Amino acid sequence: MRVLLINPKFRLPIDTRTTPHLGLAYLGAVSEEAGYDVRIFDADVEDQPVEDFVREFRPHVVGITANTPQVMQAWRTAKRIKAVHDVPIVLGGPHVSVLPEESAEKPYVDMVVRGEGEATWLEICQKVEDFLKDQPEFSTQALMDPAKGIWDRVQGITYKTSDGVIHTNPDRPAIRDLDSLPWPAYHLFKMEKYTNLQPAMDKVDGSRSFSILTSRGCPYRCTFCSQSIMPIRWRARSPENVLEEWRHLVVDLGAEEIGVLDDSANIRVDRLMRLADLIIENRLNHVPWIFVNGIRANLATRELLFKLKQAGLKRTAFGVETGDPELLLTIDKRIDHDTIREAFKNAKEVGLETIGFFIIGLPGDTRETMQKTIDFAIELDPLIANFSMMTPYPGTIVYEIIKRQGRLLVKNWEDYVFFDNRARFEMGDLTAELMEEMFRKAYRQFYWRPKYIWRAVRRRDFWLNFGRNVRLAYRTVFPRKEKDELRRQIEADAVPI
Ligand code: B12
Ligand code: SF4
Repeated sequence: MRVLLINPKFRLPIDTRTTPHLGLAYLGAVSEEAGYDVRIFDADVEDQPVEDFVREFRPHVVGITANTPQVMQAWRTAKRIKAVHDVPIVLGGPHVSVLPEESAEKPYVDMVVRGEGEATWLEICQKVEDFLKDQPEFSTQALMDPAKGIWDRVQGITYKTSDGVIHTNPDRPAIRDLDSLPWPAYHLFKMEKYTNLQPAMDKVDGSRSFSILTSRGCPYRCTFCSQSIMPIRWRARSPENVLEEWRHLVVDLGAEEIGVLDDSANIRVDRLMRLADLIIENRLNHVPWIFVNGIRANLATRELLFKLKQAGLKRTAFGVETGDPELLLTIDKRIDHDTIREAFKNAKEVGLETIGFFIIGLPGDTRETMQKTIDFAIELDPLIANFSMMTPYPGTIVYEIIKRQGRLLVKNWEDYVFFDNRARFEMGDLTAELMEEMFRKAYRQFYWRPKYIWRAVRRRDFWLNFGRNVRLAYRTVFPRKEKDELRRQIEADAVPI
């Protein structure tokens, strides 16, 4: 059976990274393990129109991933495919997991997978395969016939039968044993077409840059974070299991850098200590690696950071969010500023580069508290300060607060990309104008410091990446034009939905 997985086109409006989609890489791997003929079509790097690809490959089932800013592109992609080929279309990913009916209602979407996808996707493929066996003349209409009841017992899906009725089946429990999953199928991607993890910082050939996931989920519930919408407990792979994949990336695939994509890799400190020991013992620590999304500062002990550095960790991020102690409490981050200071201090002392994530425009922010955030970023002085304009994703607590007490300014889901300088909402005295002013000020004040510039130009990679860095600096100051260009491209490319 032929299986097609799609990442709809949605490059970010700044010159940032484009990396293989790890969720699709996992789905591809389990599909191959089940014996299916699998293709991944990543529209961000493909030149061919999706219709042409579908006409050639003639898939029996199509899966499309969608986060919030991508979902409209996912719908357009589904519509374009249905116009040329009768095939069941399944959507999955963070956005549709929160608002499954919204997508299932679309005439060109048959089914939505909620939450973690591997087991549900396999069951769907199995059902389609079984159906194909006794149907020489395949039709999606027949597959979705309510009288056949094919989908009645499949957990974790929301689907539309051919009479137009939407059905919501019970959730599927999270995968218990992550060690049982195959490794992500990187061979299904055109690796030479991607960038490395942090292209503005490191000069690494994109095809030698890989990601890994050592745990899934997060036990915290920060009010602004979409992770909190996933009903998934924190679960971890064993250090031994991670080591084998690590070895595969380094030895078989020639990795020159590895990005650990976990939301909160250090929930169990002993597990990470053991992994670090294994990486050292197995002499895999010559390949630099990065905690791209941050580890919990309250669990980043000096001893752990030291050991991780020995194991090849080059850079780590920490979620700081705000410089105001009261706001830090209201967002339920469960951390205090002294702990964050300590984590940055320890990380720098053991020789790690640091990244800080900060949010401008949290509900309750004022000019003064946003200034505190900028000042705190300057005090912590990470190598990279990433300021995001507060973007209320559906399903988060912040989204509910803003819907009740504020005014959303976004027109549609495509406005939910947060690397641009436009405010997404207003609430009380927190006006769009104020947020946008402070957002621009944050980048200016942090990056245009003589100390920062002096440190940046002394890094070898700064000069190796000179052209890119100049472009990036320009785009940080003039992002609006870029966004409009992105929107123009998407609209030119789009079919009405
Ligand atoms: C790495 C990462 C990135 C990377 C790479 C993205 C990529 N190509 O994969 C970069 C930096 C580019 C990125 C960018 C953005 N990201 Co991001 N990112 C992540 C992160 C940290 C890890 C993603 C990952 O690999 N997860 C592990 C895999 C296994 O999970 P998964 O991809 O979700 O896939 C599983 C299920 O969702 C499901 N599934 C997914 N797709 C499909 C499809 C089908 C058919 C099926 C059946 C199932 C299925 O099954 C998969 C396997 O279990 C997540 C946080 C997280 N915990 O997931 C945020 C996250 C996905 N990102 C998020 C956001 C907001 C963004 C941006 C919009 C931010 C921005 N800059 O504006 C952009 C959008 C970029 C774009 N072009 O679409 C949000 C999404 C929230 C939402 N409601 O959409 C998340 C959840 C972070 C958060 N906690 O808020 N991101
Ligand atoms: S911001 Fe980090 S700690 Fe908070 S819920 Fe999201 S992943 Fe967990």
